[in-house]
Amino acid sequence: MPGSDRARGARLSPCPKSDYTDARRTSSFARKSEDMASSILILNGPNLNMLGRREPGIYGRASLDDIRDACVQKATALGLSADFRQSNHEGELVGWIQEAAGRFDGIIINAAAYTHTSVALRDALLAVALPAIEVHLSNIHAREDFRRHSYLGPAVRGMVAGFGAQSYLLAIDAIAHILNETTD
Ligand code: DHK
Repeated sequence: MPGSDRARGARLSPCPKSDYTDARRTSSFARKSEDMASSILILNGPNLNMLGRREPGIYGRASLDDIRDACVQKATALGLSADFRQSNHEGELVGWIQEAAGRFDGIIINAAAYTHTSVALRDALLAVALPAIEVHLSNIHAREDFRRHSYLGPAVRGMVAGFGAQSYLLAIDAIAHILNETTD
């Protein structure tokens, strides 16, 4: 829904509590930490609100709302709650990362173009020191040279790129694995 409050906005929908609670009863991840809910922050950078109509040959036909819904569903199935947000503003993304300390257990970030420019996002991720995973829809190593360098690389546990919307779901699997190890 490009242009809508949800696509443009600060806070897209968090995992509904009732779904989340049901998922915790059934997932093996959740059984290991019955009384500790893990929550992840999924951040999206500039122009990702235009997914679906933006260069679909590169970024696919799924809208950001489609990706959000798939992420919330995936996270819920793994017993995680997910807060999915998008901003076109670097400072807003920095603020959300700073606020994540103490509120979230991990971060998944597609910083989009800021991946290749932002020392501020890198420093924010290093400052909060939460486990973080970098995500890209496209294979940034198979495109223009300037996309091959990520400023976020040293601040994240790993990167998933090139699988379209599936990159986000693979990253949720990865962060669930990391958080599961952390709670062992
Ligand atoms: C998205 C963007 O907007 C680009 O600026 C990045 C990334 C790649 C992606 O593939 O998700 O270079």
